[in-house]
Amino acid sequence: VEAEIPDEQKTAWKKHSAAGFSNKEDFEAAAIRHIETTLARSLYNCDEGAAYGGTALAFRDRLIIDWNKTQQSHTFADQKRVYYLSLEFLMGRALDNAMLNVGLKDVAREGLADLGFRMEDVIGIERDAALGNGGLGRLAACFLDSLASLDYPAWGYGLRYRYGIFKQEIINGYQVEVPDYWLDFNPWEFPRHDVTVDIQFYGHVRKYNDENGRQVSVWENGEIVTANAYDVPIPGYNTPTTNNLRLWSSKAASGEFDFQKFNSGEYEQSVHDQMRAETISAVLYPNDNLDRGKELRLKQQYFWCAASLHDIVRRFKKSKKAWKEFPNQIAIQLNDTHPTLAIPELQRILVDEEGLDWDTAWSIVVNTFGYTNHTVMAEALEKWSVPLIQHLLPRHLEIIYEINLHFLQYVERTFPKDRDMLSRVSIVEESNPKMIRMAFLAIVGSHKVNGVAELHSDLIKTTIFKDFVKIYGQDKFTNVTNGITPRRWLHQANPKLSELIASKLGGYDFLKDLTLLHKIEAYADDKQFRKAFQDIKYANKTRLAKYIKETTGVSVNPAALFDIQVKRIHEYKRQQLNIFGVIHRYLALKAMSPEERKKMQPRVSIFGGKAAPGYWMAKCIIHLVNEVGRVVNNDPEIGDALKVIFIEDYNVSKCEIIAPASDISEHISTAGTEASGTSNMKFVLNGGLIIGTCDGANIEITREIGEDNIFLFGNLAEDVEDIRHQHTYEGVLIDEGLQKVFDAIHSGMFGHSDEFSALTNTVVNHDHWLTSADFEAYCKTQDTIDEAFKDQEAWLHKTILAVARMGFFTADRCIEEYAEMIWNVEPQKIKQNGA
Ligand code: GL4
Repeated sequence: VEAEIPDEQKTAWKKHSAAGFSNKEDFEAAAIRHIETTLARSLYNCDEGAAYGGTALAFRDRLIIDWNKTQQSHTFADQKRVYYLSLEFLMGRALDNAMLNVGLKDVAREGLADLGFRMEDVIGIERDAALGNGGLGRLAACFLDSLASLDYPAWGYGLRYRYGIFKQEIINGYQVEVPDYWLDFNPWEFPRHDVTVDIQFYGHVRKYNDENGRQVSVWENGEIVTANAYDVPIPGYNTPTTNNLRLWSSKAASGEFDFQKFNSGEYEQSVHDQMRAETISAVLYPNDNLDRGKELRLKQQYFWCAASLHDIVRRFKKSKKAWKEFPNQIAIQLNDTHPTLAIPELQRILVDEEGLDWDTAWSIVVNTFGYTNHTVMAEALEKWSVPLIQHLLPRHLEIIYEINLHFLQYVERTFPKDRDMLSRVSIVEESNPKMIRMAFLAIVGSHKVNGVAELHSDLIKTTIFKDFVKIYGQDKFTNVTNGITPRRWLHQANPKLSELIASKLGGYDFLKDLTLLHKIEAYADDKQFRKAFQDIKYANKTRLAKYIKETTGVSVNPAALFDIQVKRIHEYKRQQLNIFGVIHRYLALKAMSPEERKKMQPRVSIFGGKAAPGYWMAKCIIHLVNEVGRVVNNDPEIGDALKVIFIEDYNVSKCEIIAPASDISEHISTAGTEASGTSNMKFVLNGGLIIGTCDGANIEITREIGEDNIFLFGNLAEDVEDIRHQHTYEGVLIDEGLQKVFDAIHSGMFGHSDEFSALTNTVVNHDHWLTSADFEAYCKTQDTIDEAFKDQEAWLHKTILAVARMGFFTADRCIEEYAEMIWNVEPQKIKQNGA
């Protein structure tokens, strides 16, 4: 409390309190000081790495000053806060983003030039913070940027994995996984050695009656692991608000060896215990849209949920408010079902530790949580075996059973005649072993459930969660269509386009209100604007071509049509449809005379993405792409007419080079499988068009930008089940063109055909993903695109209109929708000089 601090102390602090730099001189001083002292380098051995280190540390200092002000101000105002619980935060690089968000990139560029360095080289030194798999993790990162930029008091909570998503190497055309140890130099985190939480596993539950005859449960005698906090500052764009991302790291409970064991000669055992504890936060599970049910993963989930909730409850208790105020002070959003254990954990804290009665506690829990579903795919829906939870978290299992009992009693009262309903909606699946259905627990324990695009939110209400709509009514279920941050995905990735737009709109306000983009529609027919727009696209394609040349050795022509599909490799995303289409094109080109071939639209087909290490079919797809590339790119008859590229180790920072360089990008999932997709938004915002199915956010993109400005094809979600049914009973009818592709593969044209038999057989046997059913429409649409691209003026018209109409897809809009519909929180502006 301020009044209690002596005046001399205040004066000393006021005089010496750190101030952030805001001009070139001060930036240089800060960077050089860090290079000399923190990094122990000198004028004579300052390389790019040291220049990056000095720059990053100078900016970190600046961020932490704003971070302190923000946190003080939020604590003082004591308004409702949002906590975003996510097992994945795919942050990418931090320096460029920090410079742009605090508005000092030009200052730093000039300062670095004085020191003899080019900004681009320095930025390129940083490695990605890759604590996520794909869209779900990147969405969490975009949301953090928007929360801070819009001045919401919000924290992210996650795990500080020692190893993020693996690095992908392509060796002889095959994916090889290399561990991503990213923490050897990470200037963006602050270890909080004083912020620790002890987390219990295993043990047992003891029951007794207290003096009032109330039964009390104590969970005890378990194994303890300590959670250590590491804080990452999240700067908002053009605002002093700097929020916090708190990541937990696991350590053996004492933090040291077990000295008893150490001294009695059991050295190995004591080291082993320590390693066991540290294993919890060691590595991110590399699966996207797949649940593998591993015990260590469940440990990660509980460790992180328990540490985060303990932290949140501790902060709440400091305010001395009544428990019923908890949901008025705190909103917790569950990013998918991964943090669902937070629900029984909060119930346990309130009932077992704080002594609240069950119903009071439960109403606090339900009013606190919101749950976002990110997939309808059966193989991705989390289930945990009852014996495993019983062993690891005995008290939580009891609580889950009790939650289920209350819930089923309610269902039975409401639907007395529907006996089947009870087994269908039970949180406990009566299988062998019994399983806990985490999505059901998340629905029952939250006040709102949302999907991530309109089609997806409708689908969950009519399929996997249908019964819950009957039970709770429509209002519990809602939609928040995904979005992306225009700061990173336009301003940072495509500075020239951002500048062109700003020149017409009279400044950069559109970066905080993306709907302002609509004003550039007026320039869709403006010759000069078109030319400038076209030149920027060409420069971005040239930049990508240079990168491709450097990394693969293949020369591609920037004037060709760049057709890009970059995302996790998954059968439902149908990279196989794309590569079969490429082979189809190759066969057609081979059958032509040289004159005919010259008339064809030249194309570069670019792929990128990681396969989960255990996903055999996805690895086959990567191999086929690489083999097709090897053959096509070395075929002298083909030349520039077709090139096939696989970009190794696709990640956030590579996406920043790739997204601005497409003419066409592919978002071609089997209808009804891609919940939203977010790279579709990135590509269109950067002046590329889409070939896509009627799936996920493609549908809303079409509505916004107009159906003349997107290339849609393929069967609709509502027909997919019938077609699969037909396949089962009548067999698969292989499309004629696709058969020729398969014949070419079987002939050994792309290497040993055995390598790809799994890939072709699955189409022939089931065609679960409608590869054959959609093949003809796909190829025809690609032909339409070739034609359309030839008319560059018309093409530019389409792309400019599309960019102008993308305002809806900003993550800022998402955050405002969550804030209003789900969290009930207000922004809180920080004054430039504190409180
Ligand atoms: C995903 C969806 O597959 C993807 O469509 C969506 O855009 C993303 C963010 O909502 O979430 N769900 C899972 S699981 N991984 C994803 O990327």
